[in-house]
Amino acid sequence: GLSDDEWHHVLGIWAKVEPDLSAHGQEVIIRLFQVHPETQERFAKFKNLKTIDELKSSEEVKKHGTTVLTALGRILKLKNNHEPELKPLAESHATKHKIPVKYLEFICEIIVKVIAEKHPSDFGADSQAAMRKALELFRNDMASKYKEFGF
Ligand code: 89R
Repeated sequence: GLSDDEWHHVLGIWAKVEPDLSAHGQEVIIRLFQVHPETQERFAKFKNLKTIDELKSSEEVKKHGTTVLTALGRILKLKNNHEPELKPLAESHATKHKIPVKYLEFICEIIVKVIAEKHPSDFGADSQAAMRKALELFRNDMASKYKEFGF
């Protein structure tokens, strides 16, 4: 797990993200689709969005970005005790959506980049390192739950 100090960094930067969660979420989803186009194919509801302008003007993309970051925020706030929130998410992503752990790595990397771009003066080296560690914990625990669900 992370130390109290590391969680303090993680939740401190998350408090800066939260007031504009939908803009962050939209940016994360669009960036994910641009850098890793195969991820967009996983969404029946987004397959029809071809251009960057279509992605940017889609209310559905914005809404989904908010859904994803809201879920992630709830997990981060539980710190090292995220199992009750993580389990249903791991179950749906393993058995229903069938999202490889590799894709979780992609999105975690993009989340760090988007926060760094939007909050350059609040997301220093210590905060970035702590956030990377928290996202690694998230991914590792998702991966072990995936195994329990036979994925
Ligand atoms: C795909 C990562 C992630 C990744 C999907 C991916 C959408 C939270 C991918 C629909 C798909 C497909 C759906 C279904 C979905 O289902 O549990 O409406 N995700 C739904 O047809 C992540 C991460 C988080 C997260 C959620 C939540 C829902 C959901 C909540 C709705 C409820 C449910 C990690 C940051 C593949 C592109 C917290 C990725 F590649 F990035 F890893 N989801 N999702 N997702 Fe997904």
